Amino acid sequence: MEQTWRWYGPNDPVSLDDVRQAGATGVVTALHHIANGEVWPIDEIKKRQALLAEKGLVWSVVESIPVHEEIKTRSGKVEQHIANYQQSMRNLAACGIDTICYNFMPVLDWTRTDLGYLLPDGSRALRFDQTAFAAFDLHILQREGAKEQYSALEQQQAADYFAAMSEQDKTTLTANIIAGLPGAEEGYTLDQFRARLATYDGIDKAALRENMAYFLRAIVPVAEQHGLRLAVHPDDPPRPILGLPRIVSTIEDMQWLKDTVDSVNNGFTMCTGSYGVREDNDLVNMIATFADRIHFIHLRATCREETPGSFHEGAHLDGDVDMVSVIKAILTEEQRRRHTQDLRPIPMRPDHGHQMLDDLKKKTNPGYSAIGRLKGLAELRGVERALKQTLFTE
Ligand code: CS2
Ligand code: MN
Repeated sequence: MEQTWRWYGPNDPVSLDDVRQAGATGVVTALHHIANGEVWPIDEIKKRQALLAEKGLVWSVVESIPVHEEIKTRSGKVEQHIANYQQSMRNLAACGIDTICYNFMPVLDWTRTDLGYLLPDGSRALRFDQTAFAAFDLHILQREGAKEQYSALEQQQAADYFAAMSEQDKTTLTANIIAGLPGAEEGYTLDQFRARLATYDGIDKAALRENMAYFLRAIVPVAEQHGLRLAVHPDDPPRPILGLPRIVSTIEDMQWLKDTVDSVNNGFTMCTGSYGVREDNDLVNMIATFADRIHFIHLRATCREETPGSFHEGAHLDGDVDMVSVIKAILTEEQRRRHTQDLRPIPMRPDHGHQMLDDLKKKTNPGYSAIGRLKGLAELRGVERALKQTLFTE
């Protein structure tokens, strides 16, 4: 695996010198300063590459070129947004960057209710608490039709949870959910959020799939022409939320994506933490089934909690994800590629990390502090080394 590190650009509190010391050789980044839907100009891409090159690093993967909401709802200036997306792809290809991660989650990107969940050892993790989330949906957002989507027990628990919240708690929970986590690109106020949700009226799973198919039919040919690997990131959490459909959550969804535009360039980001939240997702089987289309890997482990739907992020090797088997499946695919003369390792990054040690005193990007990811990368690298020495000696 190629060891990479997500870097949010010059404003990231983690420096490129830090990235180098973490042992990563590749960087995963995006031009976050360019508005959603605009073309990424070649000179801006080159500027970012030059920053990385100064430190001996390369821009391995783009995460992400955001998909404009009007593409997901196929409305407004959808044609213009798609044309711009295609142009950004061509510009990246012209600069020698060939792997692009993106997602197709309506309105929200990844979602958590708690950004500083205290673990027994004093470090902090990200958490999705289904009860807190239902309290937000039912009592803060007061979404129409929300009630039907929760069981009687969930409604009761949410009401009790809400009754015990301070005003500050409500503000914090709301911000955690709708203000936009790092990389989400969009943040909303409550009113903006309600208006945005309304744009999905009448868009169910089938309609969202239609819209995604339309987008894929436009961009996959460009990817093919320029040798670009598209890698869709799964939904996080991998299920519909707030009445919005989600369509990249299961192996059936992956199969649908493959069947819809059958091209190796139409590939996947295997984010073990996102897919791994569902007990019915067999990650090793997913990797084995779509092996030649896994173009990018996010490694982290989540821990399902007692309350259905709730989870928090565990240490990279200590959660519901069988990380050793996952890495073995990836190395098996890399070996298969080597036999076809494709010698390039698959880019991997440690996804999210615990906030720990010195980082507890610092302002960090939730999930993207240095030390927790450094620890994660070190552990993952150890697993890879051990597997390679014992199983993959050629
Ligand atoms: C998140 C997202 O789980 C994750 O990796 O940090 O920012 C994710 O990278 C994007 O949704 C991908 O488009
Ligand atoms: Mn991920």
